[in-house]
Formats: sequence, structure tokens, C-alpha cells
Amino acid sequence: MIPDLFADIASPEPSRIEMAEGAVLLRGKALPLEHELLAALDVIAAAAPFRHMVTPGGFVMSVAMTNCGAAGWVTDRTGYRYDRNDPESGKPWPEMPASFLQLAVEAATEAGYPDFRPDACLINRYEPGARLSLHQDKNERDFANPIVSVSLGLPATFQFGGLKRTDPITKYSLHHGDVAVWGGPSRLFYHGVPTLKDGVHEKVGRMRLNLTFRGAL
Ligand code: MD3
Ligand code: FE
Repeated sequence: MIPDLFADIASPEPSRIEMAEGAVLLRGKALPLEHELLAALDVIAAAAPFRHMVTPGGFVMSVAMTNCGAAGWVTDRTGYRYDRNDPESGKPWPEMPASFLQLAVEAATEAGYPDFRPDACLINRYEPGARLSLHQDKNERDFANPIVSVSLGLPATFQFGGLKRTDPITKYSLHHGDVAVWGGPSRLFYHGVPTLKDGVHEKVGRMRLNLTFRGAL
């Protein structure tokens, strides 16, 4: 008998990696939706362009951001917050596309959070050289909700620590199509993305895009 060495390629089954208690990485989970996601991202960025926001400390972020959904994450000199309107236009953020919501709910369910219904999606665009320093996500109202993240484009290293900034860090590489869910005990863990290496992704170009789905309101 000939062993079916390429079974994984013929019917790609995303592999599941437990990164920490409550944190699950679903490799390749978004691949079947990649074209839909990228097309929807173009529509969102046309209505709410990517911009480099300013931190409360006055630094311009190297990661460019936009949002979709009922609320969007923003930062300016007054602080971090979720806002129902895009401060650049004064208008509501673009609606969350059905394909985004479906993917986020499905991934959260697979990870053990079947009741998650995100109302905000922060979209990060990394060009080579961009980075996101170690931080916690704590502007959301209810930490019982997980955060779901979807990586597209160039690969990045992802740093995942613990509840204290000084806790030891584990590194994962996140690839095009990977989906990760962070909930339960890992929800408030420190994390970051070191400087994106140069490269060109065949579908996405010279950048990495990351969607993070949140229960913000
Ligand atoms: C772990 N984004 O937008 S996604 C962010 O790749 C953010 O753009 C990174 O951190 C990115 O806030 C990482 C993975 C992620 C998101 C939220 C988390 C990991 C998390 C919340 C708690 C623990
Ligand atoms: Fe974060």
C-alpha cells in the first residue's frame, strides 16, 4: 500500500497548538477564506484608511491601524479607548463583514468560547520595520471574552509572556492564515511583535495584516 503522504495537502486540516491555558493556535484556519478576507479588507480600508496613531506618550506607532465593527480601538494624546466613530472622519467604522464574524465565532467556538460575539475588529498593518512592543490588552469591558487574531501576509514572530511584564517569554511564528484565540487565564498575558522582517508575500505583498476581534462594548 502507498502511504498517503500528502493527505494534509489534499484536505488541509488546521493543526491545533495549545500555547498556554486558554490560548489556542489554529494553524491555517483562515486559509479557505483568504480571498474573501482580503477583498473585504480593501473595502474597509477605502472607507477608513490605515493611519499611524499617536500614543498617549506622544510616539507615532510604526504599525498602521484601522477598524471595523460597532467600535474601534484608537489612541491619541488623551489615551487609549474604544470609539464608535472613526476620529479621522467622525463617521461610524465600517460594518464588520459577515466573513470576519463567521471566522471569529468559529475559531472561538473551537477554542472553547462558543458564546463569543465580537463587536470590534482592530486591523493592524505591519510594513517591514514595524513592531508592537510588549503590552496587555485591557481596554475591553469584559475580560471573560477572548480575543481572536487572524494573521495574513508576511510571517512574524509573536512574543507571548505572562501576567507580569518580566515573566519569561515564549516565541511563536505566525503565518498567513493562522488564527489564534486568547482567553481564560491567558487573556491578560503580555504579548508583542518584534520588528517585521522584509519580504514579499505572494497574495498580500510587502506587509503583514493582523485582525483582532474583541468584545469591546
Ligand atoms: C494575547 N496584535 O492588536 S495578535 C493587538 O499580531 C496585538 O498584530 C498583535 O497585540 C498582532 O493588540 C498580536 C495576538 C494577540 C492579540 C491579543 C492578545 C495576542 C494576545 C490578548 C491577550 C493575550
Ligand atoms: Fe495586543
